Amino acid sequence: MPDKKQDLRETENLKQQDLKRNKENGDGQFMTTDQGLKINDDQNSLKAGERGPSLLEDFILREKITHFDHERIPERIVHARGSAAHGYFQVYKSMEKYTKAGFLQDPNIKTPVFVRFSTVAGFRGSTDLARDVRGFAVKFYTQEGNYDLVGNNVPVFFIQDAMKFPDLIHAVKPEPHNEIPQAASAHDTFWDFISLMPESMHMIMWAMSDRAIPRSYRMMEGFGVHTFRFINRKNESFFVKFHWKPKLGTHAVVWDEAVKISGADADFHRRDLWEAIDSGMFPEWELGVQIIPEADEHKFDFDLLDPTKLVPEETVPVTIIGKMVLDRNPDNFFAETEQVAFHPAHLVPGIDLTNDPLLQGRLFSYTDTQLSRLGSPNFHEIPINRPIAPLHNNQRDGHMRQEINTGRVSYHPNSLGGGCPYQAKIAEGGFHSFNERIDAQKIRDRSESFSDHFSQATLFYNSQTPVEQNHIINALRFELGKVATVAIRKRTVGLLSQIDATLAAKVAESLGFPVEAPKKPMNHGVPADASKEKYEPKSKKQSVSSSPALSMLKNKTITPTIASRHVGFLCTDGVDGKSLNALKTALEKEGAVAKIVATHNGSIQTSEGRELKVDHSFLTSSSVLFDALFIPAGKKSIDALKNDPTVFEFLNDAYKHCKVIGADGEGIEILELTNFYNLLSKQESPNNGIILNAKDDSTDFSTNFIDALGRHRIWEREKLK
Ligand code: HDE
Repeated sequence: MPDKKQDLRETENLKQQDLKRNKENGDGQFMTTDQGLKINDDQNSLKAGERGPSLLEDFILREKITHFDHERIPERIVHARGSAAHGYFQVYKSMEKYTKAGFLQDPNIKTPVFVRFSTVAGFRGSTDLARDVRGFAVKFYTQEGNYDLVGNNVPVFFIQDAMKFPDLIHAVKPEPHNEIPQAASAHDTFWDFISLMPESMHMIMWAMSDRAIPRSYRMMEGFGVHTFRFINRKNESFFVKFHWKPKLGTHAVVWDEAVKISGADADFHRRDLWEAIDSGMFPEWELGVQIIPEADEHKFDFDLLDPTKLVPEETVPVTIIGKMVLDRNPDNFFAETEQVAFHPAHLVPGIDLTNDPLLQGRLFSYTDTQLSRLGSPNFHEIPINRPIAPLHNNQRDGHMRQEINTGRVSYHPNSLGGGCPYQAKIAEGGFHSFNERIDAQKIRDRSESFSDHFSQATLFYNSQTPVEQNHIINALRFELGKVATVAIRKRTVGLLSQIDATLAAKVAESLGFPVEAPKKPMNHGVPADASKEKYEPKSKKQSVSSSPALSMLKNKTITPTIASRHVGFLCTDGVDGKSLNALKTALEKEGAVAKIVATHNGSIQTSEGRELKVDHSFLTSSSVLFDALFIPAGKKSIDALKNDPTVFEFLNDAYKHCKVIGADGEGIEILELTNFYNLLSKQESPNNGIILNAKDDSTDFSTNFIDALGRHRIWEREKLK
């Protein structure tokens, strides 16, 4: 049978062809040892007699156990929990005016990519739904070598200088004495550090917002965070900020839902990405750039080199320049997702670095960490890391070297090898760092242009809708509520008061104390001999006071879609097949997925006597795993559901999480037994997201249901509370 996904994917890209030479499959093959010796008995070890001790001679047993003993490698120190996929990137039109990067020139070229999404703080086995920033790392296998854009789903960072990264991570990771809590920032050490480092406040606003609990990896924005450089053929430089915009829009779940998803399916994001690609619903992002001419470097209210600042889209618009499609799941998690090694210094000609002190530190860290994680300077030879561009140099040997370099010469210059491999001129594609002029004294310090720690935190907060602001307030109430040391809570609230007085007051109210003005000095990340005053936060008037692009709910650049959304159909034997099929067909036409959730597994019989396959039983599923719920008609089915308390748990959760709930015919009787329905006006209204088909008009009903689902969540419900 032809592979449908293969057709959708068109052809194998160059990276897939490259990976093929390492792929192995035992189908129809004999089992062998690692040396190729055919194995006759994989069940029993070699013994001195049937009941005797095992023999050291058993090289087959030893090989198998030894390999097993060494199967694990250290997990990433940060971003340990992740999931990845293959795909391609295509530029819409040549970017030659700004950059000579080869993969950004020709719209006909599809550059293979491998993308890994991750959480930051949790261990490899932690839940996907932790409140955390998400990593968004893209490896482009270009004709000029690998280019890595190693970004996050948040455009700023907690700290300004790489020197503080180990402190930040030590503070957020589980506390060292008892290794608690896993994958959570809601504990004393994290907030202790944060409350002493006001530069973290902007990022804290993002981390406490719903951006930190995405609905899916496919519905996240991505950002390069630092300011980078584009360099064109004329050697002109432009500052550039990178943005990934998801085609499905940017969406989140709510906190209560996140907590429950962690129990119901800790692999929720991993599974979602896998299943979407597996079913041919390939996730897509557009790449956007904010381009800033070199001459404008100092025209902003902040320093372009400060990674705790973003460039508002209202100041410099985002130009969309291309798209990325993820169309293939990895074959082997360890070989690909675990062993992939990203690095912000994997660059191509036409893209360069800036002096952002956080970025500068990263340039050291990423190679260093691979040496301990992957164990050898030859990590670039691991198939997933190997470039598709030709690779020749005089680097040699080391653990697990794969390349067999022939010839006598491993140095340059040489005459014995004819001078090869030879250096490339710039015109031949040789990489050439931008000749930035630097006249400076060697100094261990921080620029005063980095000292405005609150203005953009305020900008972010002010740009949110009231619902989003409420979620931030509640997240802070929760996180600080989990902090045992009252002084840390108070100090943090003091910093919050510098962002927004009402925000601070609402958080303080829940913690049970009044807001106190922050004690000076606020900043404790100060060198021993420095003037404390110099390091104190200073605010600078911002030219933008609100930026809709920073709000997930205000940002309307993406047409609402229900593609790939999962709707749970709650029913059992006796369900009205017509009622079920009408909405199922309408949803599938829009690319959504209908899943039958029934009282039991296997199949159910419709009232017309047809068999329907059950996708989940109430036991194996949960309301939080769906974007919306529907109760189809059918008296027998409804009578059975009325007696099942789990049905009401499903509905109450869906209501609480502001999801669309639909009911057809007798299905409405179930809603009538719920509290929330009785507290509502009992009227169908797209505004409350309860969509009823009382008048037997399935076309109207389907349209209303789909429209409401397209709004993602019915936030009006939070106001109704
Ligand atoms: Fe990373 N970071 N990071 N980081 N980072 C790593 O590299 C580091 C930072 C990011 O899916 C590590 O290979 C330092 C910012 C992602 O494999 C390590 C500093 C941003 C990933 C490391 C930062 C990131 C990493 C751990 C401050 C957003 C996962 C494993 C100076 C722009 C990549 C590894 C993947 C991974 C160091 C700050 C993004 C230890 C020292 C800012 C997406 O090298």
